Amino acid sequence: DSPAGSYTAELDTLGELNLEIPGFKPGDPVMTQEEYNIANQIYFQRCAGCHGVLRKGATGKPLTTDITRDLGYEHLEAFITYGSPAGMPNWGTSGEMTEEEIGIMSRYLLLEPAQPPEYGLADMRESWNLMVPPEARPTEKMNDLNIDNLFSVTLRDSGQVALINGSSYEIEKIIDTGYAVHISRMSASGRYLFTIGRDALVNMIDLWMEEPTTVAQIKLGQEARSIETSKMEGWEDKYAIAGTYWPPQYVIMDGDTLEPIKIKSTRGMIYDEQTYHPEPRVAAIVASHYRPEFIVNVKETGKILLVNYEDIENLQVTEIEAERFLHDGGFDSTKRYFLVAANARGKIAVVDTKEGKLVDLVETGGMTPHPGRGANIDHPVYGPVWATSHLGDESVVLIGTDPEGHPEHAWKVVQTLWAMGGGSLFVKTHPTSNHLYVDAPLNPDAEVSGSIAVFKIDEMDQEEPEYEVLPIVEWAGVTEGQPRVVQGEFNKAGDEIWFSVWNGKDMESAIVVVDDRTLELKSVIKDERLITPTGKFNVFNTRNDIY
Ligand code: DHE
Repeated sequence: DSPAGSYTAELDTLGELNLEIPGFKPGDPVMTQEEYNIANQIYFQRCAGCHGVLRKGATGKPLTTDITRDLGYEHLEAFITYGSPAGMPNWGTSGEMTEEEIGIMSRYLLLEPAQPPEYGLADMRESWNLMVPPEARPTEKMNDLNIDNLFSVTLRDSGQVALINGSSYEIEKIIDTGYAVHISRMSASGRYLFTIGRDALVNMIDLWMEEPTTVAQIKLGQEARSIETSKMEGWEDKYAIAGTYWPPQYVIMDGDTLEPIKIKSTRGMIYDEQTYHPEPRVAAIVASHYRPEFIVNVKETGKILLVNYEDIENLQVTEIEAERFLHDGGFDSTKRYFLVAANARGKIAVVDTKEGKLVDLVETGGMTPHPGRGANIDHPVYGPVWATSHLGDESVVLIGTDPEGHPEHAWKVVQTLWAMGGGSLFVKTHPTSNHLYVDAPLNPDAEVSGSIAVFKIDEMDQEEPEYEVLPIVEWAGVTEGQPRVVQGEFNKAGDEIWFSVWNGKDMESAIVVVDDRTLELKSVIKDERLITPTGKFNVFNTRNDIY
């Protein structure tokens, strides 16, 4: 008997069989409808991002029933409880899931996945809410906020963002958004702030109003992670674009109103083997500074799409064959080259956004590169380089990005640094800083996940530069739970960096501000409204792609 089989037998006597469960087949493990609903919600909130709605895998391993039934109930239960250093969070031992929830999830994974509904223009239009039309908005800035130094902070589990003043550290406004806003991005003019929830709800916030206010909202699907706006000269603030995980597609919207204009499905062939994939999810999207194009990264099929927005009715899309499992990335310091991690393939794809083609695929040598937008450093030996850390190990690699000035180093790993441990998500620096900051929020060791490693750029001429550890959680004075320190973000001046101390929903969280010049604690922002802070986006740096 397989473990799934024996578990089924045991449950048969306990569970109440409900045949409304999609995909249910005779012999499947038994769940009540209530348990199934709980599992569905947890899967959507915690698991689908890495493993996919149809569970075909990407950042996380595939969890289709041929695999899960082989692994069996006990294995799944242990894996969910303890996690792995390769990046699977320790949902049980961190206290984020109860034993009962883990039991439900382990059974749920033995069932066939359910396919959520499609989402077309009519659905989007129905959800579209233009609260303040452009003609009713102010023609000049009506507040005295220093907008450029405002931070938009994701309050993940409360479905909000906090707008925090970068000088006074005061919360200026809390705005209701979609659930677990993944990123905030700015319009090219700096006036509008766009957020996208994991639930694919987009908010367009006008920072010129007396109080920053949502002026338009739209729901684009079931699951999403990316949003961007047109940045090419002459096209500023004209269009917004968002990518969804489910349904697998991207949507171009009017940049003033969020009215949906064009939906493009990403379903199709995997770039190399040319077999059909039903769920090629849209990962990072950036806006070119060299052409009127959005750069759309499609995860499962490994394609980078250059979507030209000059003529949307006769849309021209350049399809670049790159590598599977494209995830996140950013520009080099000149903003001409875009570097994106094909994370489960251990590679960085480099696109020349001026010429519109793939330049190279760089093997990082580490396990699962995860750069965020990466970090641009002027290296004492190798010249301009771009950095990424890894989810699966402690390596941080530096890749040469200057084919003109340093052709011998261009698109090669020129140096590998060794940070605190696996589970890193983001690296960060600033053009005026001598430091490279590396987090490790998914490391199972609380001391590691609660700290930041800092390398000095002027010491990178040494063979094995050492790092300094900043004990951020300790500085925050947060003593409960296993808070994870995540995603550094600089202020506009580039002389301080903010880190989120991301704790459980019912526990104390904080934001810690570090003086970049002295590496000393500058301030701790605590407020009962700061629930599960994760990503932070400084308006000026986000708008100008400074990282
Ligand atoms: Fe993210 C960026 C997807 C988990 C916080 N994340 C991104 C991007 C993608 C992505 C595609 C790039 C967007 C862009 O630039 O257009 N993230 C995913 C996932 O699929 C994944 C692995 C699993 C999931 O279920 O969502 C995932 N991400 C997380 C988290 O657990 C984090 C730490 C907290 C959270 O809010 O869920 C998290 N992701 C972030 C942040 C960025 C991000 C803060 C933007 C970084 C930046 O500096 O631009």
